[in-house]
Amino acid sequence: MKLILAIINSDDAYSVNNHLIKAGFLVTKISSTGGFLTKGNTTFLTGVKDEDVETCIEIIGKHSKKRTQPMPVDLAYGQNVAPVTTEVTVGGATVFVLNVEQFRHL
Ligand code: 2BA
Repeated sequence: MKLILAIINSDDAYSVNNHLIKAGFLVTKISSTGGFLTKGNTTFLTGVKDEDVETCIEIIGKHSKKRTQPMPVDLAYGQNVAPVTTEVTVGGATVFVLNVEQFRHL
C-alpha cells in the first residue's frame, strides 16, 4: 500500500476530489499554505493499493492545471513607489508517493 500526498491549487480541488471519489478512491483534504508564495493550496491524502498508484496520479494530473501567479518583488521596500510584481508558474500538482508500513482502520 502507498500513501499519495498531493499538493494542488485550491481552484482545482473540487474537480480533483470529485474525480478521485468517482473512481473509488478514499480521500482526505487538508487546507495548506505554500511556503514560497504563502498562498492557500490543498493537500490530498489518499491511501491506495500499489496497483492503483498510477491511476490515482493520472486523475490528479489530468485535473490540475498549471497557472501563473503574481509574486511581489521586494525592490520597492521602504520606498514610496508602487509595489513591483513578477510571475511564477505554479502546479499542476506536486505529488509524493510514500510507502505505508501499516494501515489500520479501527
Ligand atoms: P509555494 O511554496 O508557495 O510555491 C509556489 C511556486 O513558487 C512553486 O510552484 C514554484 O514555481 C515557485 N517556487 C517555490 N519555491 C521557489 C524558490 N525557492 N525559488 C523560486 N521559485 C520558487 P510549484 O513547484 O508547483 O509548487 C506548488 C506548491 O507545492 C508550493 O507552494 C508548495 O506548497 C508545494 N511544494 C512544491 N514542492 C514541494 C516540496 N519539495 N516539498 C513540499 N512542498 C512542496
